[in-house]
Amino acid sequence: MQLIGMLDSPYVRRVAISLQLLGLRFEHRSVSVFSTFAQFQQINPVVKAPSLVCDDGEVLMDSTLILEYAEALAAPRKSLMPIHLSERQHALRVIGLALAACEKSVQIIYERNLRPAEKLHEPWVARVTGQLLAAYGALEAELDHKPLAIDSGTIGQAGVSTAVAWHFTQMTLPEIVSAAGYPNLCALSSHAELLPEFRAAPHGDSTYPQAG
Ligand SMILES: N[C@@H](CCC(=O)N[C@@H](CS)C(=O)NCC(=O)O)C(=O)O
Repeated sequence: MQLIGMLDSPYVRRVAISLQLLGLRFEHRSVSVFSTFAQFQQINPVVKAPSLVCDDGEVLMDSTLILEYAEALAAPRKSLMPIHLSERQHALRVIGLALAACEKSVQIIYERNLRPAEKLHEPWVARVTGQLLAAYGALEAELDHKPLAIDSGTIGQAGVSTAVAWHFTQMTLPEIVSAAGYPNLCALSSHAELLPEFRAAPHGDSTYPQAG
């Protein structure tokens, strides 16, 4: 199968890291939804990153749906989701917060980069910034209350998504979400970024090297 999209997208990156942790082989194509729009369109006319081209050619999109498919492929051998209901409920809350943080970060980046400066709508940016800070405030509190496992053998989807979201926001909007206020997230991120699965799929424009 082929994972389409650039690793500067937190959605693409969480899938690339999760596929490795689930022991699933994939080819990565670092195609941009902006600079190579037409090429992306040939693969998926909707131009959403990530897209996953399955082995039979069917194309999936949306990181959460792709991960649901990946979990089914890896079952019953491996999973990044807890089995027990109370733990799964908590993982889903944390993942939801991490995805909201990604979404709000991306909205601010698009507002800054895609909209002409004179058309920038400040009340919207202020609203989204408040939502972004609320998501990271809640994530920081969740980590205080219940730390997440961060080793290759024990990390789950909540840990992957939180670490990827935080690193993405720190790479793109550090002046909005000041690292100093989030010691738990900083510690989790620096630990996670050292894992081989994170290092093989670093934030940016590189291509994940498929194992031989
Ligand atoms: N909910 C989606 C969000 C994906 C998303 O918004 N991806 C961005 C790249 S970071 C994208 O495809 N942008 C191009 C567009 O929406 O036109 C997911 O989890 O995959």
